[in-house]
Amino acid sequence: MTLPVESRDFDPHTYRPDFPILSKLIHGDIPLAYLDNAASTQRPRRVIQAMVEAYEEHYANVHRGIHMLAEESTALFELAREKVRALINAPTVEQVIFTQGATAAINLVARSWGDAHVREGDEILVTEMEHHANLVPWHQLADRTGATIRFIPLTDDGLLRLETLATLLSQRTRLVAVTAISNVLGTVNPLEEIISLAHAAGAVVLVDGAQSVPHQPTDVAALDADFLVFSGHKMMGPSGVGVLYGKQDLLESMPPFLGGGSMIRRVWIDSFTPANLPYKFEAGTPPIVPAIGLGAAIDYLNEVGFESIHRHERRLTERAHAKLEAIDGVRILGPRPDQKAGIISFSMKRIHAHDVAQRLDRLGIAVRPGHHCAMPLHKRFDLAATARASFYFYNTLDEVDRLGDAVAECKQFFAGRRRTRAEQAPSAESVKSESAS
Ligand code: C6P
Repeated sequence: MTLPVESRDFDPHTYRPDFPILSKLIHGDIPLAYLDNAASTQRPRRVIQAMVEAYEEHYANVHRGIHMLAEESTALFELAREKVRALINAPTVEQVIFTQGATAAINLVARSWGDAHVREGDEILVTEMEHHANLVPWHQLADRTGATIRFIPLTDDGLLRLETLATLLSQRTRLVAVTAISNVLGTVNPLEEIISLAHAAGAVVLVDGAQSVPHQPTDVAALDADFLVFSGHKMMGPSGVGVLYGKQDLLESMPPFLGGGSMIRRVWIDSFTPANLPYKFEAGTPPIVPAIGLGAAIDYLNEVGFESIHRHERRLTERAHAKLEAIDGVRILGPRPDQKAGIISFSMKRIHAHDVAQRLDRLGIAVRPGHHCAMPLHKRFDLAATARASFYFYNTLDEVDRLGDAVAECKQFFAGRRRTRAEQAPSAESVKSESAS
């Protein structure tokens, strides 16, 4: 018997029964193909169950009470921190700070480290492919301090023009903020090279791992990143929890960002002393059960194996490229599959991305339209919006084939119509959904 390609060393069907939502029929009787994983993934029963169990059996506030539930809850919460530490190979658990998500983690660094270290005349170096979460906090920091934002430009293939880095970096560069993987182009950036050049220039590096940590092995120690951020909901955890990793000396030198309970050692009526790491940066009641859910998601992902996840998603990406490239009028953004992760953004001649996504939805396929919170990137490619398919390990080659067929059908569907949204003034609906992203 010849096995389907995806069964040779990895079969997503092994895992799909764990995700009840993936077998949902939508619009009546159409099987769902969930290809919107860069926005948020689905979660398996085991993760949902870990959270139900935490609420039903072990729930209390953490680091406060000494009753049994408080101790159980605290132990589970701190166990989740250890799971995150091991996942990214951080030297100590003190360097793992739970935040509300990647956005909150970047804002923490911008406010705490940024306000303490960045001055007028300094430079912050970003890339043209950053998500707004890794741009706007630096704009705000520049507004507060008088620093300047500079950026690494892109090639037409959606790769960083690394040859510009040597001239962009200078003694004025305080920080390089770079995404590991673009949420639009799927480009996998050469972090080692960027980090070593940035360090040689005396700059600190923040890596936005929102699209990389869920999909490939991560080792902050080997990478020598100064900060790394990511979100739980993009790796099968719940929304409302994310992580900031930082080097110990940097975190020690940073003042607390939010003030309140938990982040203090002593408080007097007119002053306070901060707590030790990581609590110094975890003011108020933390995302207790979301962190426990993230811990369960990490256990599950470790069982699937990050190498296998990466290989399978590459296979899906290659197939999707081949399918979409065969359709006349489809333009795929970003590099070739061997330089990208499982994210494919594309535009279609004379058909607005919102129309594409709406038509695909009617055919059971969930993709995201819009600028994907990366407006400067879309401007670089002279587009207002793209449709984006993004994969996770539970997606199948069959779903990718359905995507290809649906995009071809979409072309036919709109060919018969005189005016599509791409040729009209944008509708109120599309403006609303684009500005929300
Ligand atoms: N990108 C997308 O559809 P939060 O929202 O804080 O969990 O993550 C923000 C974020 C930061 N960096 C990158 C590279 C991201 O992709 C995201 C989230 C989602 O592309 C939602 S806009």
